[in-house]
Amino acid sequence: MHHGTTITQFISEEQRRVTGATGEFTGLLNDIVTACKMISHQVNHGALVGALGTAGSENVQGETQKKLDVLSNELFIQSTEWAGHLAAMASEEMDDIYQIPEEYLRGKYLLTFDPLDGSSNIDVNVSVGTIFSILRCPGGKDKPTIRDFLQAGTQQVAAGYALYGPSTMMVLTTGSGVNGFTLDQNIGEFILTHPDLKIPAETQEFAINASNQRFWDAPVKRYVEECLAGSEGPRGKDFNMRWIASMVAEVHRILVRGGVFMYPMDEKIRAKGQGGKLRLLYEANPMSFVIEQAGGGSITGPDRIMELQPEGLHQRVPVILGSRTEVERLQAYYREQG
Ligand code: AHM
Ligand code: MG
Repeated sequence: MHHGTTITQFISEEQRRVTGATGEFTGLLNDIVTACKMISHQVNHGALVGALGTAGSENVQGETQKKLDVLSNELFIQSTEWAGHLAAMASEEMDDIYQIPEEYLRGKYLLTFDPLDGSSNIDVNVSVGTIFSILRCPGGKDKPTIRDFLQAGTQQVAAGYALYGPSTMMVLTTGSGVNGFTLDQNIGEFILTHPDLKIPAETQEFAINASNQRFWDAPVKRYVEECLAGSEGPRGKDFNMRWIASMVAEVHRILVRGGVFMYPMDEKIRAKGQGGKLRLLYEANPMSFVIEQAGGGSITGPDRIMELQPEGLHQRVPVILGSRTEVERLQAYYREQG
């Protein structure tokens, strides 16, 4: 591989190394790339194309949908449904699973996605992203059901995200490392710019929404207190803090320069009867796959996220991910408390 490799070339070359590959997977990834380019275009043009503001609807979780949430969801479906690679799909923005219409062929894969994550950032022109995950459809392609989607994260065939930031990037894993591509707007292609991303094991940076501090679980309180105590505290070094409120941007920062991201369980979330803030199938599992493939860790607190047996399509879980030694420390704090 040399600099200047397009994502299409890269995916095809990876596929050639897999014996028995039919090209279906490559085709699906290429369609996802197209969807992300289209979303990137809309996000970039923002108010110029009337894309900002709310859509006047709510998603299944009772959250107000932005126009760009709805549009991105439609673009993702349109780009991926027609080619015969998918049996069905599921999205954060749709109540039920999406069956491939009769007029198209069906394929052996399932796709789950969050079409535009961090959408509270759209109207203020801060980075947002798309997250996706590909699974095999265990029940055959004819009548996929919700149960087919309820697979542990360890079963993912591929996962990744597109980040709509100062430049648009695509970060991808198919289970052999993580690679990052930057969209060259002039030629409309993603070019390999960040081969084999690896998260530094040690870090001095953490990310958490500190407005929830009084609700956090004890292990998270302890961890953050120790970070804040800096060089005078038990960690013996000063920490830096970031919170973008855009998981894609947060994960990307961690991939590039290390750090730990936490959206832990807290009393406020428990009171709502929810299992966490972030969704297992659309956010936590794909991001965990990327993070682990880059040498990092990803846990709920006591447990590895990718080993969870999903119980519902829109299930939410606590998420702690990033540099391995920090994630292990947090896990140890959780396990100590029992
Ligand atoms: P969304 O999918 O509705 O955009 O919510 C997910 C986002 C994450 O990107 C981010 O980490 C988190 O919500 C921010 O939450 P908060 O506003 O509580 O800080
Ligand atoms: Mg989201």
